[in-house]
Amino acid sequence: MPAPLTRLLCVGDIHLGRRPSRVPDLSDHGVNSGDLTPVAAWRRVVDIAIEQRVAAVVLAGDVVEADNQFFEAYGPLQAGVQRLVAAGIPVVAVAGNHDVQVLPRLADEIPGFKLLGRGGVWEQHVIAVGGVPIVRLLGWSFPQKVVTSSPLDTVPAPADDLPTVGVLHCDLDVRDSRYAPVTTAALAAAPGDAWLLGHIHAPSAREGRAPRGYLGSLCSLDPGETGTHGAWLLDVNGVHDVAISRLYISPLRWEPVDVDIADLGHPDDLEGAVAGAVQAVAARIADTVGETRAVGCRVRLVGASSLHRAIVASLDRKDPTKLRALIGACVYFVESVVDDARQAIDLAVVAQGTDPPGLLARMLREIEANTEAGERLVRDAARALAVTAHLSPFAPLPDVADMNAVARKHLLRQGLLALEGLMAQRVAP
Ligand SMILES: [Mn+2]
Repeated sequence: MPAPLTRLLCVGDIHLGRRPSRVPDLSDHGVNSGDLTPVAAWRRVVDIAIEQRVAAVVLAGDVVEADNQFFEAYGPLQAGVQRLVAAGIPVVAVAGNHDVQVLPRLADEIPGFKLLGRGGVWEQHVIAVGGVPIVRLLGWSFPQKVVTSSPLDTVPAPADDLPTVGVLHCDLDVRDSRYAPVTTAALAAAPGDAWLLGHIHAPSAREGRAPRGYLGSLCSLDPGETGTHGAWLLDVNGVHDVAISRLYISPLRWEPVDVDIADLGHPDDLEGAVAGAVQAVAARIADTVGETRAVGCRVRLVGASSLHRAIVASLDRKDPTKLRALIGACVYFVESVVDDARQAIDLAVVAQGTDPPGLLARMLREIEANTEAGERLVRDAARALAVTAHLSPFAPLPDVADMNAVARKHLLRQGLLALEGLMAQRVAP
């Protein structure tokens, strides 16, 4: 295969100034908290750009966490841009909703940092190699924090056949979004050979030719940002032949882990089950773990077991969040354990009793089967929940779309837990 004509290094939301949350002290395993930050990931981007001799580094907005973090961002950004410029690599960025004010100010202060589409006016920037124009970047920056119209309404068509890459921070397929709403149809119709988006932190761009999608956050920023994160290489192979591939360089990664308690013969078996589940995560993500230094596992107990109460009680004495495992070059840790498992209870049998567990079991069966009596219970609970939800402290939160569904879920979950408690009292000596 011939070498690509030109290569760009493309990066989504960096959020310089933010520190990843929910990470324990891993210094005993050679990983310091500073190793897992957006600043560390940005430094790695600069290293790779220079190693790979890319033609430009492209940033898709939210480079900085917040408009009041000029000082936090200035040092790392300036140092990185300086190294890149010294290597002959330009840096081109658009501003997002997080850095609408601070990114233009940083661009003014840092030589070699090119802000594209300042003030919400589309701008073209041609990357040339050895004086030969190779690829056109087409970018638009947030002019103010709230933008309720689609920037693609005003996107200009390229004037010639030069490969064109759109760079845009926007909210895809969110109606009435305050952050530059764009539809998939408009994106598909937009001129250009590729569209690299910022804003949503879960990457959605597909590897391969003619990509249109989110690059995702460079560095996982909180446990909600699960799975793969990092940067992208964009190869310009020729006219209308642009392809991207992933670089798994997020220093931190989050993975959900389900541990089924059904097969445990003794509460102490949970230790081995959690350790085994973490090993299984490492095996599953081996191909995409890349340069990740630390993987945080959110453990969820699932399944039904007669030992459920005993297992939950054992968590206090044997805390899985103390687990650390060095697998390959990466430290795995357990960030939290959530109990979604339940006591193995035969509701039909318990429901035959005339005691309080029997009464509760019958109610749960009515709710589970959506009988008239069950639906009445759900409606009563939903009404009670709505009273709380309408209290003024909760006013800023979005409305609950389906309060009945929420109430039903809570009733089943809490009802089963209460039933477990009642049954435990019954069998206790
Ligand atoms: Mn962002």
